[in-house]
Amino acid sequence: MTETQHDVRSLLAPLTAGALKSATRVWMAPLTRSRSRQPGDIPWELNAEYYAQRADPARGAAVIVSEATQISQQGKGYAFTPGVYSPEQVEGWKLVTNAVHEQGGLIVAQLWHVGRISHTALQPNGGKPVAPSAIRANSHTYVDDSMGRKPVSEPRALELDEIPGVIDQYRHAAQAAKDAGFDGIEIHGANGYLLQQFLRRSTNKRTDAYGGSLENRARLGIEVTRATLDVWGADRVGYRISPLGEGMDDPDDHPSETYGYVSTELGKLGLGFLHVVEQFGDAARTPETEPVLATIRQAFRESGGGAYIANGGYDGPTAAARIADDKADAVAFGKAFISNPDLADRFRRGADLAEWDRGTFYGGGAEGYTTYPALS
Ligand code: 8OZ
Repeated sequence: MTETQHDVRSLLAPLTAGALKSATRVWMAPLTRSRSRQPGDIPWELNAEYYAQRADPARGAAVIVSEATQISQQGKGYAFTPGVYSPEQVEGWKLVTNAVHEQGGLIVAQLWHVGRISHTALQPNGGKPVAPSAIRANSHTYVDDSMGRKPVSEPRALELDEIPGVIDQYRHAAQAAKDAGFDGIEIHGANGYLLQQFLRRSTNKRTDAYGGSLENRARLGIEVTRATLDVWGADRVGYRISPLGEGMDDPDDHPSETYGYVSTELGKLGLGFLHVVEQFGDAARTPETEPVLATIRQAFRESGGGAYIANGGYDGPTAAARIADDKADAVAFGKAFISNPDLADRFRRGADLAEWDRGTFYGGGAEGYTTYPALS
C-alpha cells in the first residue's frame, strides 16, 4: 500500500447518515451548473447523464447533493437553474434519480429559495424579490443570455402573513422531490440566500416574531425544516449552513453562538445530516475558525443530530485527516467532482486529479459538463 492509499482509508470507509447508507465518506457537493431545459427550468437527459457519471458509490460519490433547486418561481434567482415544484420538473428529475439509482447511487435534492438574490425579470409578474427586510444585496445574477449579468433587484420585506406561504413552498417542494424519486432532501440554509438572510442580523431588521433575537431570526429555518419532516422523516433531511464569512453578506457577528443554537435546534429535530460550508474560495481554515466548527459539530451531535458533512477546500489527504481526527464524518467535494467523475476511485488509487475549467462551470451544453472522462 502506498502512503497516499494509506492516507485516504478513513475517507473510503462506510458511514450511516440518518437513513442514508453512505458507501464511503466522499459526497458530491451541490453545484450550480445552470443547464436545465427551457422554458420551465426542467431537468433533462443531459443532466441525467452528468449525475449518472458521478453516481457509482464505489468510484464516484457515495451521496450526491443536487445542485441548488428553486422551490418556486419566487425562489428563483438565476437563469437556467432547475426547479422542483411543477409536474414537468418532477418528471424531469425522475430521469436523474433513475439514472443515479441504476448506478447504485443516492441523491438528495437541495431545496433553495434565493430571497433577495434575484431580479425582477425572474420573479412572478416582474415583482420585487422577497426578503426579511427591504435591503438590497451587493451582488449580481444572470438573468438570461441576452441580458447577461445584472445587479440584483431591490427586494421587498415579506409581510408576516406571507410567511406561512413561504413555508408551504418548502413543503410542496419536499413532496415534489419525493415524487421525483430522490432519497432525501437538503435545505439550503447557507450562502446568503433566504434562510440565511433571516438568520443574519445585517439582513434582518424585522421587529416581529421572525426578527430581533437569535431565536426569532432562526425561526424560519427551523419552521421550514419541521414542515418537510412530515413528508420525509427527519432521517432523510439535511440542512446546509455557512457559518463563516462570505461575499454576499457581512459575516455573522457571533458565529459560535448563532450556529451553535441553530445546530442544536436542528439536532433536536433528529436531522440525518448537517452540511457545513467551512470555508470560501481559497481561504484556509484558521485557528480562529476551528472553535466555531467544533461548537457546531458538538451541538448537532449532542442534541441528537446525525452526520456532520464538511465542505470547502479539501483534497483527499486533508479530507481523510479531518475524518481520522473526528472533526467530520464525511466530506463533500465540489469543483473536484466537476472534472473527476471518478473522484473516489482516484483517491483510492492515489491518482492525479484532472483540473477543472471555470469557463464551463455555468450554462452551455455538454462541453465541460459530461465531457470529463473517468480513468480507465
Ligand atoms: C454559484 C452560482 C450560483 C449559485 C450557492 C446556489 O452558492 C449557489 C450558487 C453558486 O449556494
